[in-house]
Amino acid sequence: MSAPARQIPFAELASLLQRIFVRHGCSEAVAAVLAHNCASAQRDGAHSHGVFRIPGYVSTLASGWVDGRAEPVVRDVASGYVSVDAAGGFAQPALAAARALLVSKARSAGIAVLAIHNSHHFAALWPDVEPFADEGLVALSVVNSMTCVVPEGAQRPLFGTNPIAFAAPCAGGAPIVFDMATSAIAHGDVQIAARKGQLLAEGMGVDRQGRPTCDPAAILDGGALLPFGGHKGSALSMMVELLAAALTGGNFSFEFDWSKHPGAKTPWTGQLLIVIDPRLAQGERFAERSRELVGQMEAVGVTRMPGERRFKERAKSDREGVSVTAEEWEQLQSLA
Ligand code: NDP
Ligand code: PYC
Repeated sequence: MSAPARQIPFAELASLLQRIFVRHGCSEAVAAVLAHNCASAQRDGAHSHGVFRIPGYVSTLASGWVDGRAEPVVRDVASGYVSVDAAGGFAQPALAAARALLVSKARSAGIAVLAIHNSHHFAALWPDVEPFADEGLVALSVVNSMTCVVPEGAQRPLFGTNPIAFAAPCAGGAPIVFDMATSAIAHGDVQIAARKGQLLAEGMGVDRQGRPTCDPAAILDGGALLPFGGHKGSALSMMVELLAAALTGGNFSFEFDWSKHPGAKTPWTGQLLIVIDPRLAQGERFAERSRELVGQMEAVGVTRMPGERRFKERAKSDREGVSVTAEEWEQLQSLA
């Protein structure tokens, strides 16, 4: 029988993760951002991008593939356009460096774009958009990852798992947030299923011969994923490649070669954020209309909004501590 899970106060977990990031090659500033991001995912029960990812971060830093000490370079391109060169580092510190400028542009022009390139994103995407909604803004973000998804009608993988995240304020409650891979399943969840020896649902992946499979190990061993919803998910994934890479100056998911960096895990691509200030034209009406929409959805039988599971997990973690398995805790201690 495995040892019971531990419940760790959020601040303690974030501080432990920060020590790990520093120990394995990040500057204090980068470590603080990544630790908060990863601890938040664990707190919210977003396990495919919580502490499960720490060994991957450590191996990718050790491989020299990503620069944990990179200093992003922010460029004020136009009244509604900010660009950041993440300098071969992580995308989240690049967003942090440009955030104030982005928000001030969105507040004055009504809309602003942040284009990040030369960046690595190894995390959930909702932490990048949700804080904007907490400030009354609407935010949309896309990031491309690494070739592992077969476009609709194709014989070989080309796209990444390419998530789309959206956040909007909602009067009298938590913001509306969704964050979804455009593949039928996130790569992280395939890895988790493989570790647990669980089969996947049908229609998520193919083996190395291109035959449909529910075996996560076969997908990871030379196989590939499928887009969600056939041609529709495939089109959205293509859009993510265009917005996150072509528009930002980053790599497409198929353009980087990490083969000379054994242990490299982080996609070296780009990320786009679009931030809108609904108050300029609508005042508080947008948030009220969001509430109205949620009310109507509930009235027709919706019992679970996207983001709601995470918010419930967050409330539980705030009360009881963030849950980490005994094995994960031991691993974190040894990495720190
Ligand atoms: P899920 O399919 O688990 O969830 C997608 C969205 O749908 C979430 O907002 C979720 O809300 C919501 N949702 C799930 N079930 C329901 C339901 N029954 N009713 C209503 N809403 C529901 O996520 P994915 O597997 O697609 O992605 C997992 C994570 O992987 C994401 O955070 C994504 O950003 C990340 N990822 C990161 C990549 C990268 O390159 N950095 C690449 C690919 C994925 P809730 O959160 O409350 O469960
Ligand atoms: O889960 O698909 C994924 C993923 C790719 C990069 C980071 N997470």
